[in-house]
Amino acid sequence: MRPEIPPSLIEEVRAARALVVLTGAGVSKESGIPTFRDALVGLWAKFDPEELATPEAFERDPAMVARWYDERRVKVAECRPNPGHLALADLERRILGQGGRFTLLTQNVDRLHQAAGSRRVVELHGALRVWRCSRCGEEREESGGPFAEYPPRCGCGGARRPGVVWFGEVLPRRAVDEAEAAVRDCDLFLSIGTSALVHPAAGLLHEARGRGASTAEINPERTPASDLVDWRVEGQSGEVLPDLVARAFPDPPPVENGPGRRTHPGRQVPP
Ligand code: BV8
Ligand code: ZN
Repeated sequence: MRPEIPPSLIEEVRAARALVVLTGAGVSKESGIPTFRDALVGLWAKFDPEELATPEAFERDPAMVARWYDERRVKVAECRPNPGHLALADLERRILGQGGRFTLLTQNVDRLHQAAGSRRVVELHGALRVWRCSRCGEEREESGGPFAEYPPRCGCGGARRPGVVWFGEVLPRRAVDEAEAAVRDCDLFLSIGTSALVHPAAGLLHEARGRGASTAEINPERTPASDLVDWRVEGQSGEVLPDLVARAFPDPPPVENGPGRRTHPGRQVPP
């Protein structure tokens, strides 16, 4: 049964002048990527993710932590964006196309939003593909197969670590600044596929509300945000988002007609 989307929320999305979307691991679940808490399958089942995703864990056992992240990186590289990711990329184009502002804040480290065509993405927790030397800081993107050794080594001999934000680590300054600037003047904030437990990302919805933005949550389960939002849509993002965007923007998207010239199908562009 198709999840019910309130018509007033559809209207609010259509009229949004400054839209902020926050996504969590739930948005990637329909791409086959387990959410953070159920990421521990197979041999990892005996670990607590919050134990593994820490600088202390890497300090204690760099090989084991590097292997866990590298296995996730290789698995994610085989995954494709799902209809929820694609709908968010379409939504960005629609809002920008009507002169609005759009920012996609993601806690996800899988880069599937970018693969789906989203451009205004702020990675709050880094990316699995980025690996950084813990000695000299050299950072490189990795898109190949598994590393030959764990932890992988930098040319300087240092151990390379995943370029993600671990528990107990501060978020990248630039990402925090961009997120706060976006939330400061947004008129609509959508929280999608996140358990709203991890801070400071989870605090952004509170900040948006405090600034007078309307807020909505899309999640099959309730979360600590559920009682705070103006609308709650109980459903999977891969189902809800395509429906929400199609109903908010029923016209076909403008066709790119050469550099910078947009036309709507049916309307002739003067020669
Ligand atoms: C920091 C990268 C300063 C690594 C991650 C204030 C209050 C309380 C605690 C704190 C606080 N400030 C700091 C903390 C401590 C901590 C924290 O928040 N702890 C929590 C657990 C209480 N925060 C930090 O340490 C942060 N750093 O604040 O620095 C500082 C420094 C020192 C000391 C103090 C403060 C850093 C946090 C970043 C951690 N790194 N990821 C990696 O990926 O391995 S967070 C990680 O968890 C993922 O990014 C993920 O997004 C997030 C949450 O995990 P999940 O639950 O799996 O995912 P998600 O939340 O997205 O939940 C899935 C949801 O999807 C569910 O609700 C489910 O119902 C839904 N769903 C399922 N299917 C679908 C769906 N939804 C839609 N469609 C579907 N199909
Ligand atoms: Zn190095």
